[in-house]
Amino acid sequence: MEVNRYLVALTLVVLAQGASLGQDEKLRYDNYSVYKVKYETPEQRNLLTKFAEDRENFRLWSEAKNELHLMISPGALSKLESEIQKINVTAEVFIGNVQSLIDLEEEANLKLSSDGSFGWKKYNTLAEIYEWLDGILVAYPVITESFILGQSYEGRTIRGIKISYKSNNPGVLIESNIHAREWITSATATWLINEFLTSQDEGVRNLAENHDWYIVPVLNVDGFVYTHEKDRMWRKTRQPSDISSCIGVDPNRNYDSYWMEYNGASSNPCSETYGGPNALSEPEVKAMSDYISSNKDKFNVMLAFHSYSQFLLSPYGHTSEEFPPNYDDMMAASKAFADAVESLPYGTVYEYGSVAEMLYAATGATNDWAYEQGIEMSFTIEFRDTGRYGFILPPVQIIPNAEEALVGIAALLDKCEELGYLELKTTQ
Ligand code: 0X9
Ligand code: ZN
Ligand code: ZN
Repeated sequence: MEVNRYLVALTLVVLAQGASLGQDEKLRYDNYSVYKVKYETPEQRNLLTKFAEDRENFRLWSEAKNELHLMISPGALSKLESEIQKINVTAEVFIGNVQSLIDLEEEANLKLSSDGSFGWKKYNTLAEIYEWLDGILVAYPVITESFILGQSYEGRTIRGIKISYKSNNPGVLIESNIHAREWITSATATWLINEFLTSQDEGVRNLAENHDWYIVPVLNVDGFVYTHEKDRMWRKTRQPSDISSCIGVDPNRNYDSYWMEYNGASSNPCSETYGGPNALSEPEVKAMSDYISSNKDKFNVMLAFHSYSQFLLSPYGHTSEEFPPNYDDMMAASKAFADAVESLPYGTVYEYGSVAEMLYAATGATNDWAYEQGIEMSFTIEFRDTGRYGFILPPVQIIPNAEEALVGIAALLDKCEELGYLELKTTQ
């Protein structure tokens, strides 16, 4: 009886996946679960990440120190169980059925998209975001300015918006949605743009008007469209590989900063953290990298929006043996962010530290590249949550998350100013 039901479920999953190869079918994750696996040694981590590179059955969702979040196909549960015993680690399930979360999210999106309206009670598509951006640029022609980073592999335009109320402001660069499935990042970035232009709150007005904002709401445009149309759980870019049938590179391992050094990325094209055939192989990353280096004097602070984990992460990504010269200042700014978020009634807690000490060695990331370009306050922000919903954060949490980002960033920038990081680098 048990076995039969198991086989039926397995057949359905296989069929659903087969169907997903069709033109307009989405990949389904019926009965896919997500496990939190706790380990102790680097050897155990290596074995687990190797094991998870079997893309048929596993996907790496997230990592923290001594902890790995793995999505597993229903057919591979016994495989995982024996591997867990073999490697001698512990595991607990925290999402029982990924598809049920995707269904809920899609329902909310469909309900609100039917009238074609943009908003923050649902997640918007790239087309909706760009259309909204066009409206903003028309409505605020003096304060806003459009900029184009370049074209993606599939030929989409990567757009940004500059918001500037006056000259001689310090600059803040925000990169968002470099990882395709991290939808809360572009939702938050667009909400911030809207607040900076429309809020009547005095604190927000100060924040908006006393900084120049350079915001790229969706960097990985191809991957983002792919998450809306085909595979909600896609992370990487969409450029095919010359050496594998696996598609895409982890764009946050593709910058020319310790690229592929220190075991900070994978050389396996099927891995979620594949660094690419060479640094800057991804046109989206090349575009952002060039934009940062050719405008570096305009930026005092760089923020890379990610999810999930509720972490504020600083350089270095490559080693935890060594710390950047202004590490203490970055920690002070991080503490300001975390304290401000905690002072809100939501009870959300952020942890902070360098990438390599908080997570694992990760090289080729945007904020490390920005730091090397002389933007001495460069952070990765991992938004909500800590795993209850992971990447599929319910739309009702978009505004609360964005409010946290707003007060957190305001406090972080206040601290940066106090510590002398908001001085103009050149006359603009
Ligand atoms: O691994 C990543 O790229 C980021 N985490 S995520 O779960 N969103 O994928 C963290 C990146 C921070 N790394 C460096 N700045 N080196
Ligand atoms: Zn990310
Ligand atoms: Zn993360």
